[in-house]
Amino acid sequence: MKRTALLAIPLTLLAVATDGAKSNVQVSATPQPVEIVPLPCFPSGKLTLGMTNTARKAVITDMRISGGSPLVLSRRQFSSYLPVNQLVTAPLDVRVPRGTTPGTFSVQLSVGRERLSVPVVVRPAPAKGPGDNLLLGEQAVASSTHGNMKLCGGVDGNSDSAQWGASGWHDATKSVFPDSYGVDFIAPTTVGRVTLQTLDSTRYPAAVMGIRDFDVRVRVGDSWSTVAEIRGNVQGLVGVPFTPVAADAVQVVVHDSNDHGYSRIVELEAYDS
Ligand SMILES: [Ca+2]
Repeated sequence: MKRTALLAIPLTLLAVATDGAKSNVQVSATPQPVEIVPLPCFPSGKLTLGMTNTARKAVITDMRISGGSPLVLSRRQFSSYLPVNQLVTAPLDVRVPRGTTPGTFSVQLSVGRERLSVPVVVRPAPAKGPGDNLLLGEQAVASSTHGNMKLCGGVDGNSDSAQWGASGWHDATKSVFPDSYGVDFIAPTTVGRVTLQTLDSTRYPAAVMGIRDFDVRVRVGDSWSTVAEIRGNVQGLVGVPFTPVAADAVQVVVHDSNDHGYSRIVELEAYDS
């Protein structure tokens, strides 16, 4: 049986022994190795930490988590009430700064005398040359993001409408337009085409739920300009070519969707031509 970590511990449970240096707790982590791509919106570096109490009594235990540079960890401790022989889990996000040289590092987990070293493999960032998707994994910027969705979902490399819930984006302002979604580049980048995959599945076809009216805008320095206007769209995948420009940012500004509700983007991509 799998349990998630308990944050609120009922007072009646505090009577159990807390765990000292002697440990009957098994430490686990999956996957191993965990892989990271050093881009802010690339989906990587997700670990699931686990503790299993093999003693005959429940305990309250702390797992200590450490990792040296360049690793950036979302938590340093995982504390939980541990029933007997039940796996209790918690997530750990591991990140590295942009530009980190590929290599193998490690995260150290310890509970009492139990130790586990989890290998972390930093992969090269995807190519961003001619013909490559220039938005993949880059820092997304949105006017708002609904609580059920992820800001990075529209540039995470997954354009499958069937996985919309896990890998899409929409705004948080239902029936209020415009909404915007795009990427800030770290250096001027020549863009000459955008492709927008709006929600388009058997259950939620684009003509019913997809984005209908939108502009493509680019920012050069502090100045935004509109390079294309699309109106009355009912397609899932929309390719929008325009005169190439060295941009500091690119975004779509959505003026309406076919259900007049949310601005749904499964994936936004940009290319040099
Ligand atoms: Ca996506």
